[in-house]
Amino acid sequence: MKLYLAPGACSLADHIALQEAGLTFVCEKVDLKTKQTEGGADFLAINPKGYVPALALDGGEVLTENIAILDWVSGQTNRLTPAGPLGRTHQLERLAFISTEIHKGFKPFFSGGSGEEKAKAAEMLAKRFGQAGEMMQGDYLSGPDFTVADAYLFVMLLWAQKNGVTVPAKLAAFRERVKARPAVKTAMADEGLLESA
Ligand SMILES: N[C@@H](CCC(=O)N[C@@H](CS)C(=O)NCC(=O)O)C(=O)O
Repeated sequence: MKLYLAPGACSLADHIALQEAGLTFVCEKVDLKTKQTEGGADFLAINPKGYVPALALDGGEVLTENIAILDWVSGQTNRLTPAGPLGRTHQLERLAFISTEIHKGFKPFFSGGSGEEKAKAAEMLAKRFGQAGEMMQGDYLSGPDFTVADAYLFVMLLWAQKNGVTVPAKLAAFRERVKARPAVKTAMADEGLLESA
């Protein structure tokens, strides 16, 4: 199995999830500007949408979109999905919130937005991070156990820190707690992120 990623991008969430799940996989970096992989392949032939993450399964099929990949990874182990009959559904609810309300909210920071657009985005993101903080049901989003939604939220919190977006103290503590997890350290080290973290 191969995860196509860009260091520090949203694909870090999938990298962390795969590592936490203890699955066997390799990573290949993608140059998001040239759409070439580290190995010289045309990334557009792998994911015509041109963005990471993409997960090439052992059978050859390729999964894209954070929500789908994280949901798939959580289905490979019994440790990364919240318990209960609605556990997976609530997890999808959180993943959708993080993807559509937080991840997309960072757009002005990555696509050369004006100062005004960035300030507006930071204000909206601070509100969304406040709501995410209220969702926390213990050390992690769904209680005492780490799930794939925590991996995604963690990456968003790294972006918030880098771009000066205000987050509740509860989430800053969560970010440090997640950063200390062995699987997270491994994934971050693989992406060369520990020096800058
Ligand atoms: N809808 C996609 C968005 C993924 C995405 O935004 N990827 C960014 C990195 S965080 C990317 O590869 N951007 C490069 C591009 O769009 O050309 C998902 O949730 O997986």
